[in-house]
Amino acid sequence: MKLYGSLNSPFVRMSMVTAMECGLGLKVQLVNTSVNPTEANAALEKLSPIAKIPVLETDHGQVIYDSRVIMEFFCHTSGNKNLLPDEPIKHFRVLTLLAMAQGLGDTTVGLRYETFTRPKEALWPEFVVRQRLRIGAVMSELEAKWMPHLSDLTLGSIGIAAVLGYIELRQLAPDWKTKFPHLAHWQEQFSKRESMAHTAPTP
Ligand SMILES: N[C@@H](CCC(=O)N[C@@H](CS)C(=O)NCC(=O)O)C(=O)O
Repeated sequence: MKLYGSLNSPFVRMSMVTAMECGLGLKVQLVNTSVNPTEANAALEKLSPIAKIPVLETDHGQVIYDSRVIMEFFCHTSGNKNLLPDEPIKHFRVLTLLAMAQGLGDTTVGLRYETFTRPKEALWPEFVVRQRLRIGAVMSELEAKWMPHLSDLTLGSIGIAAVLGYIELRQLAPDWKTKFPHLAHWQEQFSKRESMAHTAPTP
């Protein structure tokens, strides 16, 4: 299988971590693919009209996206029932945690584009403030209500760990570890997993 993307993307990283946790690490070849929000990547557009990473191409030539669907595909194809349990309460709790990770990922990637990629004179300060508030709100919710669930290895906890890693990499919330020490401690411990260490992004 080919996974198109870069480990600097939190969505690609959460997909690759899931592959490894499902025992598929050796079967998934990462095809380094870089993206830029203002430039089309023609090769990627041939695979997906959305042209965002990650995109997975199976050995049968089926194209699968986006990251959430790829993660579910890895669980399904490996028969892993722990990362996304069937039992309804757990199932939808994991998917809700994953939705929070995806939302936090969209927010942080958007913030990076706004503050780093966009020309300084075109910066939209109100947008930046709103995204920072959203990041704080998610971290606050995670620390207040989700710590017991984060201790389970699931698609949700993998997603959150990947996005917190991205926030660190791009320094999008410099004071988050002081404000949310329990979450920071969890992230530090989770990052010791082989799947996380193996997929650590490089600045
Ligand atoms: N919903 C998508 C989001 C993926 C995404 O935003 N990827 C970013 C990189 S982190 C991207 O490809 N950006 C290129 C662009 O915006 O054109 C997923 O979960 O896979």
